[in-house]
Amino acid sequence: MVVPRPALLENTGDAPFTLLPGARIIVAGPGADAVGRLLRAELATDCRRELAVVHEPPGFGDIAIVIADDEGPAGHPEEGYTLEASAEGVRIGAATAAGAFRGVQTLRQLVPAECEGDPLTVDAVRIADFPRFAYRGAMLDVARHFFPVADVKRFLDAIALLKVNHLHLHLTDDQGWRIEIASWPELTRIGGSTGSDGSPGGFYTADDYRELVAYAAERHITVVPEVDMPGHTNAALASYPELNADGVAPALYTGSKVGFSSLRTGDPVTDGFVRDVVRELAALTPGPYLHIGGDECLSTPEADFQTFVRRAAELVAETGKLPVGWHEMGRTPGLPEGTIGQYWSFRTPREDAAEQTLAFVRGGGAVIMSPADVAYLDIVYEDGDPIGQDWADGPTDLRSAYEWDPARIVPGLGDAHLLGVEAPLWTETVPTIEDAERMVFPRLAAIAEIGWSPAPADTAEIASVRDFDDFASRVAQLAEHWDALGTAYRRAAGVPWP
Ligand code: TNX
Repeated sequence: MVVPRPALLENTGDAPFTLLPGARIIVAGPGADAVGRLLRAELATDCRRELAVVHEPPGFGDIAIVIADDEGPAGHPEEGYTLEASAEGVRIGAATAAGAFRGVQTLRQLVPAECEGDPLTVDAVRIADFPRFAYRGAMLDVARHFFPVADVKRFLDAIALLKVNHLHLHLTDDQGWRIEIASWPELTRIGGSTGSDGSPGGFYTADDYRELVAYAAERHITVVPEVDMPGHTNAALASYPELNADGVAPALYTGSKVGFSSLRTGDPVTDGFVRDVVRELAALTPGPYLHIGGDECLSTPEADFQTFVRRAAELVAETGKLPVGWHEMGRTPGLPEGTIGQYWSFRTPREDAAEQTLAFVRGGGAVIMSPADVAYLDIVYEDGDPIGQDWADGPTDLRSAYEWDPARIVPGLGDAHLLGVEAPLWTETVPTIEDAERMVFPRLAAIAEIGWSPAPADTAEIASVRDFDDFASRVAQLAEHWDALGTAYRRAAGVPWP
């Protein structure tokens, strides 16, 4: 009963595993120690059991984490793992620490979190599991409403449980600039001083940001930083008059309109600005990706837009990072080879979204699917919800967040061209981390399962290949884990919540 559903899970029918008081976590192989210590901390949170982590041969009733080249499901070294549970003990095998960590998340879900006093048991199972896509992402918009380091850490803990492996941070927008750039200090001093609806604002210092990246990395999550350009830039424009076409800094903006701002394009000052921002951000980023936005540039003339994003993407590539952009960037010929596109149109593509998205594949890149009508987590669950937007074809309930497939959206775009899926949370209407989590959970569970679990047979109707009732019954079992973690979630309709 695991989310995302494992590729292969058999109940062996043997006697169950019982977590006895003397049980230990046995670690072997490179990186197993750190994974073992995280399991120890997670079991302490989930069910208040304190286990020792030791390098010794496993005994009866122990939990072993073994990392070695020949461990894990063959052909899936990156994040694959095997997990066997029986009365003898639990054994997680993986070729990498990332795989072992994913296996640990499965084990956490198999161990009941409601566990005061009674013996904790796990049904005897044999699991061989690995992801369908390399990229399963969540996006947090920290620009509209700012979320401090502690909030992002608890969010990372919550997404890790679902085997999400990328956190995309939308760091800049009209309403705020949230990342310290030493060579342009006014960006955070002025541009970081407020947020949507006049909220207090804030920003990450370079050290804060490093701390977040390190915390994510321990959980085998890659942070994908986004600085959105050339539109969505009012906070930067308000900080530096010279970035504006008319040389005049506009007032700070706290409303919810999009598409009104643009950096001054074709200008050496702006070019230096982009170069500096990209250089400093790349230096803070161990991961391969740097996202430069490029969406909704309704105030930038088309030719200028194309010249700008090509140049910005080149500057990213020069730092050794792979540029990522929203699908509109696909209008631009000559992007650096391998540039990644992020699709945010609908399940049925509108306007030129399909064409623009395919352009990334023609350029040797891959695509991340975030269709707004099913994967945008700021869209309301139900009509009348006090928080959320409703522009993406009405509400997105848990069922609609689940009943779609990324390989059935843009004709010609199949699994081989897809890097994966991502669920963005825009925060114009989302003031606190608890509110954010209620928008994200449980719907992120649906997106995480779509990204992880095996592809459905491509002949069948999507509603028949995604068994919503089965999914909902597994989601219901996450509730006790979210309660133990202190993660807020919505008691969404259609789930048999305990
Ligand atoms: C569109 S989709 C946006 C965001 C908004 C969001 C609100 C995209 C790339 N941009 O700027 O916050 O809609 O749902």
